[in-house]
Amino acid sequence: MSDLLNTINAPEDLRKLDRAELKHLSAELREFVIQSVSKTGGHLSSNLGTVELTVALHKVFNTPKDRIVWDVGHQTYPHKILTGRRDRMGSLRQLGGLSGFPQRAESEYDAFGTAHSSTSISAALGMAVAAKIQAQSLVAKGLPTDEPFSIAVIGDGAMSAGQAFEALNNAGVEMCRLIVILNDNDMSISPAVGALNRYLAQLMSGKFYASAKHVGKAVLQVAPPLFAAAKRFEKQMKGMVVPANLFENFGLNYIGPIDGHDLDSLIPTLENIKQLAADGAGPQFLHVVTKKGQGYKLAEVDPVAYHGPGKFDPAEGLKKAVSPAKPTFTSVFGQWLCDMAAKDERLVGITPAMREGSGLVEFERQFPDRYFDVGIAEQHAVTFAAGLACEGLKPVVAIYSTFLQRAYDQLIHDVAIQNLPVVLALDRAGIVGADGATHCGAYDIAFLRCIPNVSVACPADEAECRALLSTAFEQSHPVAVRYPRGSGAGVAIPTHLEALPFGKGEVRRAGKKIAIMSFGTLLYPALEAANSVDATVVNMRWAKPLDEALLLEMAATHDAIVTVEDGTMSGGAGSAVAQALAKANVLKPLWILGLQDVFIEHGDPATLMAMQGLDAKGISESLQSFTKLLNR
Ligand SMILES: Cc1ncc(C[n+]2csc(CCOP(=O)(O)OP(=O)(O)O)c2C)c(N)n1
Repeated sequence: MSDLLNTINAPEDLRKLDRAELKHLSAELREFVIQSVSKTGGHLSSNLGTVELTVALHKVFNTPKDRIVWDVGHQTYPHKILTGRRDRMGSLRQLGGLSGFPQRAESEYDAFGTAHSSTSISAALGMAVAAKIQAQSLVAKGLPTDEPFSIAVIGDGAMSAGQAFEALNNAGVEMCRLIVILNDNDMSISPAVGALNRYLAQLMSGKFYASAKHVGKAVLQVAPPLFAAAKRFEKQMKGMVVPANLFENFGLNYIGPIDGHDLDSLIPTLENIKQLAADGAGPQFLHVVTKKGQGYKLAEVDPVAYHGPGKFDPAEGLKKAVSPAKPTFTSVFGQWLCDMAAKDERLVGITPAMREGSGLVEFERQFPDRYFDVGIAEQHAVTFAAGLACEGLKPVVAIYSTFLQRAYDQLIHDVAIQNLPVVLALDRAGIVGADGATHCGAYDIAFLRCIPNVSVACPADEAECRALLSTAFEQSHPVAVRYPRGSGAGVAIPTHLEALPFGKGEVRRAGKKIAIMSFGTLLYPALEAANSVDATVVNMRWAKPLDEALLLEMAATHDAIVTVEDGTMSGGAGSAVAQALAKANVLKPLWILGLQDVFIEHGDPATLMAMQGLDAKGISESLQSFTKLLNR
């Protein structure tokens, strides 16, 4: 089945193949990706879209010396398979197995670690400039040089982020061996949005892909950017204004669009572009057009469903989703958003390109005029919300915990300092599992609670999540409500929109000696663990403001305090408790349980939590050892 693919253990094996063999290899590779993802789960549609591009890149460029920087990196399975990791694909996204994204530590072919989008052009430009400086230094010493190329491969979705344009702005004035490849499939996870998307569609409609026969010649005829700019200037002087395309205006040499599934177009075009870059023509920009899900009919028809499927039978495809026994926090949020929007017409919902992941599909259907997918643009999403709030609307920004990291200054500068009533619905807080360290929502409590005016709610279960979202919505200042991936304890969820009191916790179990102050969903394992030492358990609900009165009451009536959270211990909710006790001059033994000061790699969430000592067993073991210390 994979006769040719089985002979490829590194890209140099592939470079020996002729065009016909490479086409055959691409077909085998595509089939391997389908079979492999069907057994492990992971990203599918995007990987099927990059099969030929990956083959062509490794054929034309001298990897790993030439650097390929994949944007997001969710489309790198073909790359992993061709770069010596074929046999380990069965371990993808599992503990100790291959990462679902490129990682420098995993392979010398992974030039740059990614998973959050839109960094590729910046990183590849850095590499290209470094290569130039190093080559110049060799030349100065009279030594031979072989300056490598740096290639950024970026999707049209990722291209919508500001950082991609910041990098282009910089690239346009650097004469170096940078090649930017825009992998345009007209899709982000959901359909691509915004004016850039419209513009790319225009480029597509203007001229269809150069035919295989002519593409090589056409590229060689393309002038280097400075020459082209001079030509344009000349024409403008003569009053003949020729509209240049956006990427040319940035100073890159635009080529395309070409068919990204056709090796007969891809290989000669890449060879010619490589030559142009080697000849000192400066940064090159190649526009390739691909199809998400290419070659697997079901994914072609529904690329959204096959963006990140779980395991499936390739012959049957994804099974129709049966409603899960317990609703996810994401769906609880989605339902709350619809219900609150029906009640309050000031509510507007914002997502930076995560309609499905953040649970806004139904909201968009019911309230299309109050739904905003702003593209992969977290910084803009937050400042856009600030603007809406200034004018009396009530924006709810649905954003993953780690993606909010992108918009930190916007949160401080635009939202918090002006004390605007923006609700942040922080999905994927805490450990996320298979996506690994880049997606682990470990830091939000720590990075939010230090910002004045910002409150942070940590619901313990689904019912509280709904109620605390209502509490957040009632406030006239910024409030984040953080909740994890997946489902919770499975408690009944009310249909009303009643809020819980702001900044107040509750005692959930009355015990002796040790009072556990729990923040978020670890309340349930903490309750289980408390039985072993008959500890008191407090559901704190808010990391900020902290219910200091309740804390001091617990400190006064217990011998020790233990805090539990699924965020980093460095500066998290436990630190808030320590600070509050110190402020009140209370000397009391305090133990903080939370995530260690390490990056948590991919794996099954329950196992990862256990490894952090944060399952019921781990918490119980900690409680036993604290009890021993207390009794010493
Ligand atoms: C900063 C950031 N926000 C959101 C995401 C989630 N995300 C992963 S892939 C993706 C869509 C990327 O679209 P595109 O670049 O066009 O690649 P395609 O999957 O279409 O090949 C999004 C929004 C992310 N990885 N990083």
